[in-house]
Amino acid sequence: MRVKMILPALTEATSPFFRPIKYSLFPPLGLATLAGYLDPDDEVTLTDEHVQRVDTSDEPDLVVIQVYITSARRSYELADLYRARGAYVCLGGLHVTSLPNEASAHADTVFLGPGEDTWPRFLADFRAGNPAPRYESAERTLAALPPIRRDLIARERYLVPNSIVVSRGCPHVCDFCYKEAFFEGGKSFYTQTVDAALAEIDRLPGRHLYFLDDHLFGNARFASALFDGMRGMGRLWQAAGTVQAVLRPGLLEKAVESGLRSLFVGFETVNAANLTEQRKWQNIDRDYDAVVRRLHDNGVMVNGSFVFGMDEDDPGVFDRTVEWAVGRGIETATFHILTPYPGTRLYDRMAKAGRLLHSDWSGYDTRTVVFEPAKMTPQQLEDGYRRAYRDFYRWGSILRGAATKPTLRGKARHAAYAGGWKKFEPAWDLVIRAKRAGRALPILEAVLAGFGTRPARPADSIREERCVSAPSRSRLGRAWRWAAPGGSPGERSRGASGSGGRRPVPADEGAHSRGDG
Ligand code: B12
Ligand code: SF4
Repeated sequence: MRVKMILPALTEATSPFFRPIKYSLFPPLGLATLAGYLDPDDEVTLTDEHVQRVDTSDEPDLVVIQVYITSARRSYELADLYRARGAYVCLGGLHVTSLPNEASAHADTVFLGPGEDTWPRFLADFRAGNPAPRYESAERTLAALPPIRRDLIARERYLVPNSIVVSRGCPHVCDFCYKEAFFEGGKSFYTQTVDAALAEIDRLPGRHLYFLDDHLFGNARFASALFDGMRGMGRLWQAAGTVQAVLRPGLLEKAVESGLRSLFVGFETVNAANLTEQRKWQNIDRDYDAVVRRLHDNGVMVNGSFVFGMDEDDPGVFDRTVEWAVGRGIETATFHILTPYPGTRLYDRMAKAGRLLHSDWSGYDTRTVVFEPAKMTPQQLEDGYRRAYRDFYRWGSILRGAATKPTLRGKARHAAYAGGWKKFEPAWDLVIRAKRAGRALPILEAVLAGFGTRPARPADSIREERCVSAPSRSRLGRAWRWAAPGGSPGERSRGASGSGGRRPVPADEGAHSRGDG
């Protein structure tokens, strides 16, 4: 069977004039995961339109398209084209789950929710000549996940080819987030087993990893065992976490020891009243200054995530937010305009109040205002959002942020990292056009490795130190040996097994709990 998998891009990502680096960061993990379920004799291609041209001159039997809200139009265009040519077209992903009826008009089969249960079921039905028009995910587990088909990914085109996800969903319930709608009808937070996660990490070449999990720290027992297992692997990694997880004693330190060097933190708003409105309970009454201090003290760079346009935001919110972030020495910031995705509580609330401006999904890109804000005009919101980016990334702000770092080295790294993302966009554009984003990875690794109070050591040096008695075992094997009660001699001498030693955490343990709550 000839299978064609496509991650279509939104227009901006394929612009002939300028391509932001963010579209060349991560490969299409979702589709590569689904490809793992195909038979060895299936002929499969995977095209990510963010970094590759989609060749539509072929004649596949089965076309599989992942639909994000912003790329819905392009997804439907490709789906219609292949259906007209006689291919069987499957559409799935976040936007299809939000609006299955809209997607059905362009597909032979639509999929709601994660694909690990529905996709293999569909493949069996399809091969038997009896596929259904709709599959809804209900059984949520990552057990028995086949290896991700990373061989289908054009690694050299991404700055971060080693992206990885070891859980799905999140234990929290923020009103504006996609996740409640996407995971409806089953568990909304679950993890791999620690050994499966470590095996996946072990398969990834090089040093750098980026965990794309919504909340890697969401199940503290899982995260703790994972970080224990990763210690000694010599990895440098980045991830996303909540302010609550950062403040939790012990977990951050373990993460740092296993190589955490930069964390994307969902501060969302410096306006406390917004948090209740958005049911962002986990941020209420948290000391944001302490969060940044704790990360910096542990040598972790901070990417602060902020959302503008919640109902308590007035036109002063942009300056206040930038001032706070720059003053605290936050290295990078991601700003968003509040965007009500269909299927979320926020969307329902806005729709009921008649505040939605339109439903042209291409504009639901977190850079465009698609609703009537409460305390400013749409124009003020859009202008303020743009100004926040300009003000945060002007050299004056970068240098002021760098000045908060106690050492000269720290100041230099702050400037290099912050400047690297935004000030060198034209250089990134050239690298992307040359299809060589991956060549810049060593620079990113160097900045991450050099920054911090506890530089990650290469695996080899640690191997010699700790594992003299088991030189032939794989790194994973050793990780598990340490995980067994009693731990390694090295571990015991550091008192790590005082609680009886670490033990494997089964998949789904703690799922649905509020994890770090
Ligand atoms: C990495 C990422 C990106 C990367 C690249 C995306 C990529 N390569 O896949 C970049 C940086 C380019 C990006 C950009 C944007 N992103 Co983004 N991104 C993510 C992130 C953090 C991880 C995606 C991921 O890899 N997940 C892990 C894999 C395993 O899961 P998955 O991709 O969802 O695939 C599974 C299922 O969806 C399903 N599935 C998917 N397709 C199909 C198809 C079929 C047939 C079947 C059966 C199943 C199926 O099965 C898969 C396995 O379970 C998500 C957050 C999240 N948790 O999903 C946000 C997220 C997807 N992004 C989001 C947004 C808003 C954007 C932007 C608009 C933001 C912006 N302002 O720039 C842009 C535009 C995206 C676009 N191209 O249109 C939103 C999407 C909202 C929505 N309703 O669509 C999310 C959910 C973040 C959020 N919390 O709001 N993003
Ligand atoms: S903490 Fe983040 S991922 Fe979790 S529900 Fe809130 S916004 Fe979504």
